[in-house]
Amino acid sequence: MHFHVLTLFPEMVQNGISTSITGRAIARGDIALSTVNIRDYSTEKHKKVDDYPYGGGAGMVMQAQPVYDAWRSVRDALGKDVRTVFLSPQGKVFDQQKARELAGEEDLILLCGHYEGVDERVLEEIGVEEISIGDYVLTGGELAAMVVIDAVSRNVPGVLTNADSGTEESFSEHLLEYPQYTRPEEWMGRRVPEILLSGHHENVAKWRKEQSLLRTKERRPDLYALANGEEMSGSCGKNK
Ligand code: 4FN
Repeated sequence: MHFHVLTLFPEMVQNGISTSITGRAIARGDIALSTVNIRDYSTEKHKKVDDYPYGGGAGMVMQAQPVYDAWRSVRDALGKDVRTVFLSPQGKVFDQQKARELAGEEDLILLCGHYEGVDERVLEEIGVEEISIGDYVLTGGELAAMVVIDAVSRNVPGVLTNADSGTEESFSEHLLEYPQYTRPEEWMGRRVPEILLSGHHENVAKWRKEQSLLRTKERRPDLYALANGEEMSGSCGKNK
């Protein structure tokens, strides 16, 4: 899968994604990341990419021309229609279902906004799909794009090795993880739960499932409701 990020800060995205599991996935060729600096496409003599908002108000707005030309450069090079995601607080909130869905794309263009936003006309012309990573104020869309790339990449075949684990073992995407422990058996007077030392794999699995359910109910009742809904409709056991 090939991610194409349109941004004013390409090095920020490259640096963030070139580390850790996504970095190794790029090195192996399981995913690819290209960044396009929107500023490179400004036809203005000082490479300006923003201007004052019509109607007045605070801040600046990203101009349509450099955004459109940057997008066209990617689309024309690919020579086909490509799904384009605009990271925006006005989008539907990103979740695991969307991460899995996007992982089915061969190419994905991600557009990152800055300043007060992007001229609405270029968003309409491109036909963007708006996605938000959550309800807080950000300075730009880059961190959101990185979140989406990370989450989507994990669903691309080959990206997660056995050693990287992942949600494969989770019996429902709507449940939180059970608590984890590693050596030593006792640390600062706190012991690892005895059952995990018992070697009884069936009991361990049962305990972990209970812990997952308990934690989800306590900490994320919103997710717990979804997990229960799945169990009742009989699709909980889809051990992906
Ligand atoms: N943010 C809110 C309301 C009004 C503005 C913002 C805001 C970056 C270009 C958008 C933010 C959050 C999640 C992109 C936020 C996201 C962004 C995202 C984002 C600069 C304009 C801006 C009600 C959500 C608090 C700045 C709420 N997911 N404007 O943050 O791009 O993807």
